[in-house]
Amino acid sequence: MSGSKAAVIRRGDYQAPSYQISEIVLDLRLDPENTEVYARLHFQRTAPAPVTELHLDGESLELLNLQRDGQVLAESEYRQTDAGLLLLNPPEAFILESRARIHPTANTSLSGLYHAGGQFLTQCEAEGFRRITYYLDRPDCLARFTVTLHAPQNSCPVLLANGNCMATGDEEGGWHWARWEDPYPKPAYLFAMVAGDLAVVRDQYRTASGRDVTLEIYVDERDTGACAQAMDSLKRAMRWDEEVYGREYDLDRYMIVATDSFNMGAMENKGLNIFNAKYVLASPETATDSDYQGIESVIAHEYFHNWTGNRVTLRDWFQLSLKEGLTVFRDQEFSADQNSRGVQRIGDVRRLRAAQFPEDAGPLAHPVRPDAYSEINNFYTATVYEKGAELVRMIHTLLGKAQFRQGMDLYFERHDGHAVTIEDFVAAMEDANQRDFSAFRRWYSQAGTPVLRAVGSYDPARHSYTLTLHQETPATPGQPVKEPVPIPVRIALLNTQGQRVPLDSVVGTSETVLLLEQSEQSWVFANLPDPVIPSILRGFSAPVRLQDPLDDEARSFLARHDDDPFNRWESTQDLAVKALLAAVADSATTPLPGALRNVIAATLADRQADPAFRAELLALPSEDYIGEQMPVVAVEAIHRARDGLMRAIGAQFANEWMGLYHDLAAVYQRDGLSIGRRRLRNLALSYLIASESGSHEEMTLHARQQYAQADNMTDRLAAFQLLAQHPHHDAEDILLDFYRKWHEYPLVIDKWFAVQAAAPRPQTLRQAEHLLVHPAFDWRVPNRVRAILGAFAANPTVFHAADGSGYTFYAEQIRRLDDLNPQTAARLATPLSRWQRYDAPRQQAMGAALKMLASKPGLSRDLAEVIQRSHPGKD
Ligand code: B3K
Ligand code: ZN
Repeated sequence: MSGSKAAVIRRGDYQAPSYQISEIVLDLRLDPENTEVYARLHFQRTAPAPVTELHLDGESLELLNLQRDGQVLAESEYRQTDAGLLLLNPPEAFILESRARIHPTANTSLSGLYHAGGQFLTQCEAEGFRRITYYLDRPDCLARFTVTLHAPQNSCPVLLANGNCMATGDEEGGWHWARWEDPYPKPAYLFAMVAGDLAVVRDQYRTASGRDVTLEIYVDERDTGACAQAMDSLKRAMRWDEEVYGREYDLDRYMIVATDSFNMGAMENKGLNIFNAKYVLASPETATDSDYQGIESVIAHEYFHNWTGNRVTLRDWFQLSLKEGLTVFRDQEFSADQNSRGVQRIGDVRRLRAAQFPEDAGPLAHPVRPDAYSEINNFYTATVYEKGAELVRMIHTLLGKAQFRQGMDLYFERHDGHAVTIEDFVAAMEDANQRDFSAFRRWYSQAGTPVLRAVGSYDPARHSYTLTLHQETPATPGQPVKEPVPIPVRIALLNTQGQRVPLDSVVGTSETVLLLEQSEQSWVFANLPDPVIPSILRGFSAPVRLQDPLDDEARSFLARHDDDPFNRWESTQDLAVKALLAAVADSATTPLPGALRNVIAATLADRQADPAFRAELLALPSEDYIGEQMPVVAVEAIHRARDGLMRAIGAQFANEWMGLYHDLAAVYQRDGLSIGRRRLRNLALSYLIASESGSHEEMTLHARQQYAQADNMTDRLAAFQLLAQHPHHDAEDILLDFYRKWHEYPLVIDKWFAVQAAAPRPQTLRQAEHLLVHPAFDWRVPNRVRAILGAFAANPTVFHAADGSGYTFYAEQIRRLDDLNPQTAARLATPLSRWQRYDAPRQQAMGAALKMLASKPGLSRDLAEVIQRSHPGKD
């Protein structure tokens, strides 16, 4: 790779800071082009001996003035470097005052302080604060913040920062100011401020101990009617954290600000969350059911960070999963309690498999607690978040609910107000319960997804069933040899009537957790008069790839009778995957084998079951998931096979689908049952269209009618998507119609872009090129960029077009984006890292795309690291 390699930061090199900053006073005069930042920092040495150099982080800052204890610093007392300032031979305690200039409009990276859409906003995690002022920008430096904002009253009537507003006032020239104090010492990554012309939606919350908290959501004036789901979710999350973890909110005010210009989902800044508008705004006309669910879970996630992340924070960035894995686990459990636990678990696992398993199997694989990075923003990954959550879930499974809570209580008791490590978390779980998790720690240090093989046999003479489990973790970059990890395997044994049989290992139970600690272990279950069918890894009790011994008959049985919703779904999926792989291998194979057909028939007939769950059972695995099961992803054959199976299921059950489609029609409501019914009905529509029975016009008629008449975005978008994928004579009109209707709603227009970039048609590449020059496209708005490029990279036959055109197009756009927003560019580049999964010509084309990116002048550290770790070449 050309270009210089960025410095690598290693976990083993951690050193406690030599100074602490007890207090920071910030004063910002906000101007979109030139903002002046004054900072007063109170330093105190914590190292035992004097230091010759104290490094302060600073990036893209124009230093105007620097004083120590009231004196301008002499040139011999400090040095400016590429990465900030070096204070030479600093005294034991001192006050440093700096004045610097920054440029919020020019800051298109959306890290630090930026000006977008008429607002001033900040994003400081992970290392954005150093782009605002010189500082010890590391999470183990906790200080009290006092922040004064000055801005023109006209353009910025609202001035917000963390904590409590202590005073406000007017100034000359139509300016005004506000002073905020946060009583909780915090690391700089949790600092935030917002200034702009925002409307506010207010509510009240009374905590369990009777304190009143004001809840505020700041949005554009015209969006005040679209905050109900966010506000309601927030209140439910606050209640849930009190009930389940005994944790209350700790300030008088909780503020959320929504913006269109944001690199990720949301940010948990103390008392002042900043959110991607996508996770705040919803109305039935503009947001789908899954948008509503996304809001519920992200609002909860950021709220839960107040304890897991903010009150107890990180010692260093290698510990990122300490807050992210734990908080994802907490938000998943919250959603499971609010909705259907089984459906929630299926969704969690689907996401894990779609994003984390491929990451863990490719060149970007890293442990949940990474050992090295050059750009920490590249480690906000599915491994740190989703696999991290699975590790916490396994601890929960191993301890049980009450003991897990004891562990959490001890964790909070020991570490409130401190910056700690994953080790501290595991130790609290052990100490609260007198357990030894030495071996479990490997899950945090070892990358790769273990393969769990199960073999079982029934012995009719002894009336016993023996289950042997074997584990093996494939090598990952830098970790050629793996040790066994403790794998909790939840199991039950079912008799031929589908009932769980008693397991005499623990009296009175018919479900148990086996702990596989060695490479291989066997368990014998006695007193079984009849053969049994094992239900293994119930609830997906560990993040592993299970290979089990079941034949089609056993799988169909479980698909109909297993009382574990996850395993019932899994068995159905396994049957579908098997059918699809057979069709991939030989296109003459019958697309819908009998076992699968019978299971589908049974699910269609099971009218008692929860419609959301039925929809999960009846939906086919994604093309990517099918590809994951193959040694080399057969892009086109997979697409054809999946289409073929859709068509066959559509045609075989055309009457049933039509029946469902009519029976489930209803006026829009937002309860869980209605959501499930919509989901199932739209699935029925997709099968009807796929069935291609009847004329094309006839089949798309329902979709066109639904598109035109829907009273909500879920139904409208589902129809719109189907019409975009199955072109017909008025496709253009519908595209135009959608745009005309929604052009004032950025979040809806994102959908419009994404649906077009996701269409599995050869014309999509041309279409994507057009969309990039559409007047509504904006390179500076990550949601918009992701709408096209994110959807494009997730479109298998287009992105992986055999001639490599998809890769070339894609890499060119990443190259362009890197100049504006390196963080988003690096994240979007990751699909190119999966080159080993494809055939030789594609490998070559992906390699060429990566090379092209590597040679970019001014390549960002973010993108450089992703390419360097992905690249087939060595250097
Ligand atoms: N903690 C933030 C993510 C920050 C990402 C920085 N690149 C959101 C979250 O996980 O809650
Ligand atoms: Zn988080």
